[in-house]
Amino acid sequence: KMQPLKKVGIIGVPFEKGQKKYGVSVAPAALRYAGLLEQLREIDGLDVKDYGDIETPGIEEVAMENMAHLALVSACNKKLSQKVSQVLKEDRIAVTIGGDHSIGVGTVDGHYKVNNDMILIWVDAHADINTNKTSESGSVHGMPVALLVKEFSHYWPYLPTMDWQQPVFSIKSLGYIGLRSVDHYERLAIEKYDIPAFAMEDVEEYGIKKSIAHVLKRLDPEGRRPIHVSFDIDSLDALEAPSTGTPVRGGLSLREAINLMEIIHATGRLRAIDLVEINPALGNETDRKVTIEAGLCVLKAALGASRRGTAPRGVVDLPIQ
Ligand code: 4U7
Ligand code: MN
Ligand code: MN
Ligand code: MN
Repeated sequence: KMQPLKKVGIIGVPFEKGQKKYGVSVAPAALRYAGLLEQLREIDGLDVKDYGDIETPGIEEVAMENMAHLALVSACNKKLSQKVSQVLKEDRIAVTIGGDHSIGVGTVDGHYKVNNDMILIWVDAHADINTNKTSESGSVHGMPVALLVKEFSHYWPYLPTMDWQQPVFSIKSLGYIGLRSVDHYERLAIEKYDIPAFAMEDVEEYGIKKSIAHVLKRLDPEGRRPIHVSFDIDSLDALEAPSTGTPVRGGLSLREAINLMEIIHATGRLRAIDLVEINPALGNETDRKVTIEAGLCVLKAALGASRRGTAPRGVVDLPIQ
């Protein structure tokens, strides 16, 4: 069994052009303001380095059928991919704070370029595996998985500005947890490619522990491969995380999500985690607070925080008097 890495690198991605609502781009600042770095630094022995935010100003749009802002999405992800690779090469877990889920293209691409044996756990209410032919919204945050996997390259037209990204990641290394809003062609893709997908019905049947155990066993029976978790906050029930652009009721409880992250942490193989789709501009003050707190809880659990608490280091007794 591997020992979890005790060093992390934080990357903020204030990007929201992968969907239509204002506000997801404020999430990195909101999470930092809520104490992201301070809270992670409280985790026993964790070394936290902030790599700042990815900004891509002044990009010119290109037109692409049913795919909004492709050039902006591409420019942001290109920079993000390089940053994720850098963080991983510096022996840190890459923690990427979005932004909408289109940034999953950059995080997974950057991770794959360093660890080409990585597996990807997509924790989401949605499958995000639409192409521009199957998408009903034309928003790229519903397409990142389809852009990443090599088995899908023939479903795409030539995508201008995307030459930096070769879809080399295999769909055989992908698993889903939390699905409950899957489009028709997405369902077809899951069946055709036999993707291990633990939708809410399956979480109901097996519980969160066995669900993730099944996914990990399928993707990596030997338990040796680096893990990338792409965590969409809308995987949580809409009551637990209301401030998000595409909320869906009937999702994971925060307790299930924390437990899921604790299990992944315990493998010692988590190398990258994305936290996306928090939109602090949606809902009221309480919604915002609840959603940001939930996001922080998920990250802390993934990075080794224990709900049992941790005794002070190098101390064997309580202070006297
Ligand atoms: B998210 C949707 F049609 N499938 O493609 C689409 F239902 O990153 C939703 O998971 C996508 O939040 C949701 O637009 C993207 C829709
Ligand atoms: Mn998503
Ligand atoms: Mn989603
Ligand atoms: Mn969403």
